Amino acid sequence: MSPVTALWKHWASGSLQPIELTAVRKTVLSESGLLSQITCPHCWHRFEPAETLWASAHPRLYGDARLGPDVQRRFLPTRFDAGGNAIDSQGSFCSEVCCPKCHLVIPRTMFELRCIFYSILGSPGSGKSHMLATTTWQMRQAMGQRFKLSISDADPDSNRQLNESEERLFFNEHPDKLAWIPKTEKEGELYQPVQFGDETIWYPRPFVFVVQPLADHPQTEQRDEISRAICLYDNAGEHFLPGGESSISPATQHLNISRGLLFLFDPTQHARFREACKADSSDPQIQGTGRSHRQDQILHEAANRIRTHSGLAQQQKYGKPLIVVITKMDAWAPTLWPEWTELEDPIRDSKQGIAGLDNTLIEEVSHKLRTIMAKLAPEFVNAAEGFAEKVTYIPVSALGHAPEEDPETGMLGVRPQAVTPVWAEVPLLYLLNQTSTGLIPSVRRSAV
Ligand SMILES: Nc1nc2c(ncn2[C@@H]2O[C@H](COP(=O)(O)OP(=O)(O)OP(=O)(O)O)[C@@H](O)[C@H]2O)c(=O)[nH]1
Ligand SMILES: [Mg+2]
Ligand SMILES: [Zn+2]
Repeated sequence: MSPVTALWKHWASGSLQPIELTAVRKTVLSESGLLSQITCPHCWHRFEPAETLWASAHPRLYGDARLGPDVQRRFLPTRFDAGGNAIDSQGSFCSEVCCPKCHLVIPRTMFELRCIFYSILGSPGSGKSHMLATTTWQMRQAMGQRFKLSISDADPDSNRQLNESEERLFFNEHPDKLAWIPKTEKEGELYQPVQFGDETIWYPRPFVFVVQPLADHPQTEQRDEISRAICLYDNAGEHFLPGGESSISPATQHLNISRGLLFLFDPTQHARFREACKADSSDPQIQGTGRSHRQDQILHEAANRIRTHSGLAQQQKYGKPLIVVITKMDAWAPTLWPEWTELEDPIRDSKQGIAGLDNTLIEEVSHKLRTIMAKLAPEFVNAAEGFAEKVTYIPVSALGHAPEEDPETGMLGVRPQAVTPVWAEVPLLYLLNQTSTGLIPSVRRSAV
């Protein structure tokens, strides 16, 4: 008889006291090879698996204090089946596990695999949603074949919006018609309301992926050490503006636990870049009056939030990687960096049968871009390098060409058949390479 079954039988005989119930929960959860501490991807609360709430499954058990009447009631279990799944008060077997603080459902893989959080930040309209959709799409292509890794949605439901964005750009039934990813609205679909007494707190919806070595990966035996859950957020840009975060909208608190930052700098929102590119570009974002956000101030604001929460002193530098992703390369590079058309692929297949990242190439490109940035946006370079120890500048074009204005709605859209991303997956691959041992190796050119 397995220890879990023995404990369950013990419980069924009614002989367990409340103090022992905690021990039962602990044993049931540790039996299944769980991590000792979990970070909730919704509210970032850290807790032990024994504190986990479960969502009841019986149709009569509806209504939750945090999440409202339409949600199955959350409860701390006292009974488990032989497989370690909780049994609700009506005897139904439950499968969904939830955070003890916010009560939102957490993908079960986050209890088993170490999770890495990364933050994507940038002003409204800087290209976060388009880049995220393109990055995940490109990663799904490269991971299996070249890196011998599988990438899957930890929870198809919570990644649904991102999957829809990928479909709009890459699986569209009308590839010749204009399509767009809508602006991310504050308190829109990508945010979830949670009730704490009279107060409603809006948490951003996490996107969680599981990356694991495939059977033909050279280190497939160290599968458990290498595999990771990766958690990302697509915030509305307004949340990064000074004053854009509050106690009821702690939308960007992931910055504090993030293993690295991807700051999207959009040259089409910078007056000097726009002026420099006007003669050569037909992009409406360059030609129009355009919106200009002080992107250096957005970075200062993020730096202040990180310093406040992590206790980092003003003179101390942020020690994790800061990647400045210079978006919409198709709009500014023809004028400012004509070599962009010859940009090589930094993913290189090696003799070992597994691809690696050519970091020398990425660093060379970063060096060239820093020169352009220092000339046209020195205030931003100062902000970035004043804050972080290691800053890397990576150019990206999520779409490969300029969007067009839809004559009826005035929205900027793209024809999916024309989408040709350039380096869209490189920033995230580089972050993985820098912060997670073994997943994305580096490769030297001579070794290729
Ligand atoms: N030229 C060009 N335009 C792009 C590219 N990627 C995105 N855009 C345009 O940039 C605009 C904003 O893109 P989004 O991805 O919605 O920006 P966001 O950062 O998510 O904005 P918020 O949701 O408001 O925070 C859209 O009109 C896109 O068409 C690109 O690679 N090249
Ligand atoms: Mg967006
Ligand atoms: Zn939570």
